[in-house]
Amino acid sequence: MAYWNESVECMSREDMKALQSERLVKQVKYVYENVPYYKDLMDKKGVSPSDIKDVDDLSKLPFLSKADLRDAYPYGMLARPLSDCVRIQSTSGTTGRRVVAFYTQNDIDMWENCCARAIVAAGGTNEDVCQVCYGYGLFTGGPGLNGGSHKVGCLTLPMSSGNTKRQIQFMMDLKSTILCCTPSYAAYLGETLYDMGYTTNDIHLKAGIFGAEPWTEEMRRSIEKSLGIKAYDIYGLTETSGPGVAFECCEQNGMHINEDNFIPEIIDPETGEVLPEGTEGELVFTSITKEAFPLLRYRTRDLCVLTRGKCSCGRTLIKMCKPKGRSDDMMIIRGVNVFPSQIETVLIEKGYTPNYQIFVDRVNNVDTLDINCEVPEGVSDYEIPEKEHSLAKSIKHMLGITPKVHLVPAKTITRSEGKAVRVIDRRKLID
Ligand code: DLL
Repeated sequence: MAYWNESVECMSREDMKALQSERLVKQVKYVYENVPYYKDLMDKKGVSPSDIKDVDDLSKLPFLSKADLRDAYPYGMLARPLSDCVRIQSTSGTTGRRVVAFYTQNDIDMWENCCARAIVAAGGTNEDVCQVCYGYGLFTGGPGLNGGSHKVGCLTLPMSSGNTKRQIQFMMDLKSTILCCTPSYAAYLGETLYDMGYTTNDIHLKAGIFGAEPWTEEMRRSIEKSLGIKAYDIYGLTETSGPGVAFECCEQNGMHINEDNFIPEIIDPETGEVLPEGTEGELVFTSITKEAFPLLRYRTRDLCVLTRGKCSCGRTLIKMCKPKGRSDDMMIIRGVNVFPSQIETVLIEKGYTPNYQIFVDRVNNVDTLDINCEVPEGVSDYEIPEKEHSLAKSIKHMLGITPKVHLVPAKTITRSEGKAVRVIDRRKLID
């Protein structure tokens, strides 16, 4: 089994706890002394750095939320002078103020090492050709995986996203073996490969490292088939550095969290109470090694479950399940909680492409749910009403509410090159 940093990735629980405690105590003091915004929050809560003696004291600290980052924009969370910082990255958020994250050179190294762990866990070595088609620029996807790929010594193709036919051409000509992009873009690349008249026999890919958006197990299987690869999940967010906070190993069953750098907690999103391992709730991260932008108890809004079990890969790092989506991605339709991933599961299971759009609206005070997806190959026009009816029934079975399904002509739903936008909630546009 190959690791990027075996001594940490396979560290005993006791040693990891000791390492986390040592780093946490130092980090809390550092933040208290250098980030007046967080010092105020601690003072208001009546906590001082001397109250934090080990990881078990973590829950004494106040939370940080996206609203705090917006309040503190742009420099309010900075713990180092700007002259010590070498990079900024930013969230893809389209509404309100963006979150701007700062990095020292050590922060970049830590982040790229986390991505290197992910690449090695997906089977990457210096023999590999790693095609990075996450966006480059302010988005962390391209720069993060690019840096990890360099560290591992892969031949790195910094493609960024878009220009899909050229991606396929490079993939074939330069014999890419590892693909890094969003799962929705991976699906589009798979589709384009066939549209260009090729098959998996014409490419050399063996693995994909996909993240930045929620995706289902059904989507994983569909991508694995269309590209002839093993598809690994990777998680992260701009606020904690970017991709590489957690990554999948050969088990492909949950992502190991780089807990030597990020301590995870699961909390009840309503009350803030810390929940036991194995319970679903909101994921919270405390970064214990970051210098420029060291967020303590940052609420991600991602819903997921943490589990610590024996993993056949030998890593002892705690695992997080695939996040279902952000707590604010959840739609409440006619009183029922609905996640887009539930709809995706049914669509792919029933043989539809992973291209779909969900429209939610309110007509005469009643919520409506419309789902557009594409007619599968070989279905004739007269079969469409029956197909729509049967799909609506399967979705009702999953959600408990009946949608209106519309089968639209193949390839008419816009393909995503980055994070897919699947939900159009017109109720929110009106409010
Ligand atoms: O999406 C960082 C990233 C880049 C992760 C490339 C993985 C690969 P943000 O744009 O700040 O950063 O968005 C972070 O995306 O809070 C989750 O809601 C979602 N997300 C990220 N990875 C996953 C994943 C990047 N594997 C937000 N599964 C996070 C589900 C994910 N959701």
